[in-house]
Amino acid sequence: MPTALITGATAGIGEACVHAFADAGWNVVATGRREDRLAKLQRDNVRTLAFDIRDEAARDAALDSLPEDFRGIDLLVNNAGLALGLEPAQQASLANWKTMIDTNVVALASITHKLLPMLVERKGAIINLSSVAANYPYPGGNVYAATKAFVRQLSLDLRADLHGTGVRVTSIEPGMVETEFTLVRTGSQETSDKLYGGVNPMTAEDIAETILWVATLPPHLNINTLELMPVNQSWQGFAVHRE
Ligand code: 8X3
Repeated sequence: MPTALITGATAGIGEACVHAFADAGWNVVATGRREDRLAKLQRDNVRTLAFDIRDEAARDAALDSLPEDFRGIDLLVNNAGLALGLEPAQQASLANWKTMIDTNVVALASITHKLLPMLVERKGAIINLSSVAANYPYPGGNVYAATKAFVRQLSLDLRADLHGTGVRVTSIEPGMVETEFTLVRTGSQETSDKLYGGVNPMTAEDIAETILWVATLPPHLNINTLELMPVNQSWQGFAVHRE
């Protein structure tokens, strides 16, 4: 059975992916910061690694500690990432911006760079978690949205460089998924509940099943980008300011 390495596995889409892939018989390496939450993912075909995705030394030590039969990674699911803040750019926290860039951009690029030679050798796959925010600007999206545009574009450009290697790359671009995402972004459970209230938002399991589907398509088939929204989410027109 192939092995999937899933980052950000302690909650939300990452956690749901661990269960979906493990249920489908894959070996899973689940990574995240919170050891207590990782402990709950333990199963025969799951190994957990606790490290901060931004800490390359801790990451490398953790990967080196894997047992032999979990070292060969066939699929990298770059799920670790976060949004912090919904303020307009001119009021946003620079520290929040740097945390998002360090996590969503730098750490994602770094682990991808680290695993690429192995993925090429094994004709593996990369599934990156981007967002509809990569495609549609919205107020307060600013740096979060820009990091997700990076993830989408890196996915497409990786495909160009990996041409002929057999490695598949997909950018998954979900809209509203009810997880801890908005709680982390705003620090308020009430805000999160209000945002998703009555929307019938997508669930982490919806996205995990989609990711499993993408990963198990015939090897000659590559989904480049895949954008998903709940039926109750769509678009509004341009904002026009009148003087
Ligand atoms: C966030 C997507 O639609 O909740 O990645 O802003 S949305």
